Amino acid sequence: MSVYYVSDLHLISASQEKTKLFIKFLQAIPIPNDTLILGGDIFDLFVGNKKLFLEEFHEVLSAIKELANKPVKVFYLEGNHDFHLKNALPRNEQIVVDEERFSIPFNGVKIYVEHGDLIDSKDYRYRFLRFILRSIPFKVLLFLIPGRLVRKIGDWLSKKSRKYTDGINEKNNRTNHTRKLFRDFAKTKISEGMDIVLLGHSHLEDNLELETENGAKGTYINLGFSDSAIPYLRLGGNSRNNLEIIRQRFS
Ligand SMILES: [Mn+2]
Repeated sequence: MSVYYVSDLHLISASQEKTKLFIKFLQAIPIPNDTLILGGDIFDLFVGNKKLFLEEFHEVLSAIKELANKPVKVFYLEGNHDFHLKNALPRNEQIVVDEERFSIPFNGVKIYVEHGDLIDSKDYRYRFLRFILRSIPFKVLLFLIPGRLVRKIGDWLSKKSRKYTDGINEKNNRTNHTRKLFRDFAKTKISEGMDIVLLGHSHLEDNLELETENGAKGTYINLGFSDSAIPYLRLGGNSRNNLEIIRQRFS
């Protein structure tokens, strides 16, 4: 029995090679009784259960549905590019959707997953935007406006956020600052008793053994971002003492 983790694929369209690759990944990698954690921003834009997105990514959604039938347990954590998905994904007890975090026990180990868009607590502008986007009035608005308009707004916001991410990557200071914020956040979670902390969002690859002031030890992993491949993590082994943590690329 394994736990798989994937995040930040930012799939743009059905015709994109990476989307096809991801469908193959979903069909080939998790086997019955495995668990798959999707850590947010799997789609570059997927908001609400709009027909436009449901149709574009029909095959991805079907592949996720198929997993549930195997059965593979699926945890879908929403990101800042894919949210309000509770009605877009098949209603099935094998599929759990959450907008904030997951804490998942595995062979005596505690796995903590968060997308990461709330880690920079000084990013007030984004926090405010998130608050608006997740609110009930916005949900109602989303229900009323056509999918094409959602895509237009989304593309615009996405461009802005990409500028932010590119900015992070260009400026070393900013990169180091973000990397440190994420590592510190992981450390806090480890000091709270988590063993493996999985984060995404920053697109800054990381794989670290961390030790906290209170003597707790744990692992922090961020898979970063790949243009063409599907980076993924496999957690295996049958006990806490022979835990396997393996990073791979599906291509
Ligand atoms: Mn993100």
